[in-house]
Amino acid sequence: MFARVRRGSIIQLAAIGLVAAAIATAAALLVPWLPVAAGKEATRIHFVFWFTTAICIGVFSVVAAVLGYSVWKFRAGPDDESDGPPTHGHTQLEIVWTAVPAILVTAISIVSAVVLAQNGHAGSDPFVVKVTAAQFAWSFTYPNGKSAGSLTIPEGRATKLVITSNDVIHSFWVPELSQKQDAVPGQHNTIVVTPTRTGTFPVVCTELCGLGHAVMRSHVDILGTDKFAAWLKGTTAAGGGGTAAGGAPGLATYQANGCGACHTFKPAASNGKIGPDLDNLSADAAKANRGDLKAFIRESIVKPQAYLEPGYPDAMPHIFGGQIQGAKLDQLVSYLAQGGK
Ligand code: HEC
Ligand SMILES: [Cu+2]
Repeated sequence: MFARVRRGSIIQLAAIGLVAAAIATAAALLVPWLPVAAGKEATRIHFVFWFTTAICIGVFSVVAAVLGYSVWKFRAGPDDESDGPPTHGHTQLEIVWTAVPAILVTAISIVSAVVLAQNGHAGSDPFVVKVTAAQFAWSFTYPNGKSAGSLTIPEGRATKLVITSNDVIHSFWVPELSQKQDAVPGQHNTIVVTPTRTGTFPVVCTELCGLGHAVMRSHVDILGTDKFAAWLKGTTAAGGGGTAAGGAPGLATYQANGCGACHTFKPAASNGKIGPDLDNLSADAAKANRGDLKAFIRESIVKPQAYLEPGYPDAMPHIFGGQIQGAKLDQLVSYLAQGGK
């Protein structure tokens, strides 16, 4: 077949192919399809993405060239209702269009397998953080026992996240770190992230997990090595979102449990909008009529579903009864009851 194609036709085919490749390349490069890569794993995944995209552009331009050329050269005239000449296949051509895609698909598989293996490798000395998902909040626990409602990790070191859930299936995702992992009750799934830049990025639940799924968000602070060491030792809450918890012990508990992500409370400088403004607690408690102010606050924390503030969904996590107990709970309740004192 190739022998019979004339030189002029080859040039025309190539010209259509080049135009198609140029358009596809522009669409690939000019639209920001991917978030910035903030980690080694993300950089590798982006490489697989571009590797596959380059192959797709190649295949697309060949197909578009043959298609465009055929439409242009072999179009039937307005009243031509005759059949085309019978053809019986073309062995050479069929071998080519089977072998080439097989090679390309194999290449993509190999590159993907290598990246997958590298991305699962935590090295000999990873920093380990326990991630617990619950309707509808994240909590992160560090090797020294410190725990917080947002994630803080060091730049330049592999962090192994050990992920589980207290209730239904959730999924942990930081788009800029590319790694995604299901949080399953009773199971500990891991992923490795090795940040290559500092900054604050969103943590997203990416598995529909109930009414509050859309608000099940937190953030990750990636700190330089020294700043991170200081943060880990200190009693300060996360670098980006929180402020120093030097004052009331109730404030530390408030910040460590991520209450501020959903609640506005002026003394804690938080401005979440998913739950009620906690500056109006006395008025809300009086309306609710479920015991005095402290009893109302205590119940709202340990058993939020017992009474729902009118106009709000049952989106407050049901985990705090198990997570905040004893003196910590007492301090948090007084802190809120006394308007932040
Ligand atoms: C995922 C979002 C979310 C988080 C995190 C969260 N809450 Fe809530 N909270 C809500 C929502 C929504 C309501 C209203 C529904 C209800 O009454 O349960 C609420 C209600 C309350 C109320 C009752 C307020 C009123 O005016 O009726 C208190 C008190 C409260 N939360 C305290 C806390 C504390 C303390 C924390 C941290 C330990 C916390 N919340 C964490 C979403 C959240
Ligand atoms: Cu979730």
